[in-house]
Amino acid sequence: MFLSEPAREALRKSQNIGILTGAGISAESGIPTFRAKDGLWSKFKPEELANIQAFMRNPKLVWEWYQYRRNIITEAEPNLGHHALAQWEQQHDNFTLITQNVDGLHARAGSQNIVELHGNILRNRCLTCGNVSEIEEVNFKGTVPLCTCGGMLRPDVVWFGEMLPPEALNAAFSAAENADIFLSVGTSALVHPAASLPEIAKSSGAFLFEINLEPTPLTPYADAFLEGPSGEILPKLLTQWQTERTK
Ligand code: BV8
Ligand code: ZN
Repeated sequence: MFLSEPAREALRKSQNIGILTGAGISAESGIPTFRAKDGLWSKFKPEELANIQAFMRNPKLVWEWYQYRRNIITEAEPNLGHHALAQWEQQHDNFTLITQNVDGLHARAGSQNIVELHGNILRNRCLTCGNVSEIEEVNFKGTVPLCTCGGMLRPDVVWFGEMLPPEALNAAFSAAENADIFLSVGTSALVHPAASLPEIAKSSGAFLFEINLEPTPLTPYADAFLEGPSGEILPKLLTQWQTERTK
């Protein structure tokens, strides 16, 4: 894979590595991205379903969407991109993986130090008592699942208009501020505050790689734009990093 000399030098000298992933890294695992053109749910925009108002108005519809996505996710396997990041973390101390994804695939690939900015679709949270449960603990009969306290359950994810978990957001900001290389992988870089992380890294002096199928609003700021599928590019980038480290 071609890398410019500054990109190779950044890999060689990297100390603190920060990564932000989006739905694109899970696309090769068969999980539809948010802005995919096809699919049953493409007639809905995520902002129309992933918000508390839509849920309170029609909890059954929103649960159907999450159950549909959960079924795809439980069938899916991590792909070579997830595995490359898990291996990279094994080989380097200061490595922080920040994900917008709620599919849990990074953990299934073996990543340890994961910052989940938007929660996890495989957990439920009670609107009344706040109790968090795993999906196995709740039996769905196509209705809206209830907590043992009688309260209504929701997926334990961050919806539009909701605050991100403060500890996750703080960890993400500090990883971006301290990174000397930062990778934005498989995200359209549209949703804030996650989309501000690559810019924070860059303005704090990091060399910014973007790995994406197509250009995004971030691309003009990237020091290296590696266009293509993350499942192919990330393993090559890891190999390049290993090679540069031996120089
Ligand atoms: C908040 C969890 C406020 C749920 C998600 C106007 C301007 C700026 C901001 C706003 C605004 N109006 C409103 C806002 C705020 C809003 C926002 O940013 N809206 C956007 C749409 C403009 N943000 C929020 O509401 C956030 N909260 O701001 O709270 C606040 C503050 C204080 C106090 C109270 C409240 C909350 C945002 C979190 C929403 N939750 N997910 C769920 O999943 O169901 S968002 C969801 O979409 C994802 O988590 C992800 O973050 C987001 C974007 O998706 P991507 O991951 O980027 O995926 P996408 O499909 O878009 O792109 C995939 C990319 O991959 C593509 O570019 C594609 O080309 C590429 N690709 C595809 N295949 C591959 C590939 N690349 C590589 N390899 C491949 N194989
Ligand atoms: Zn409860």
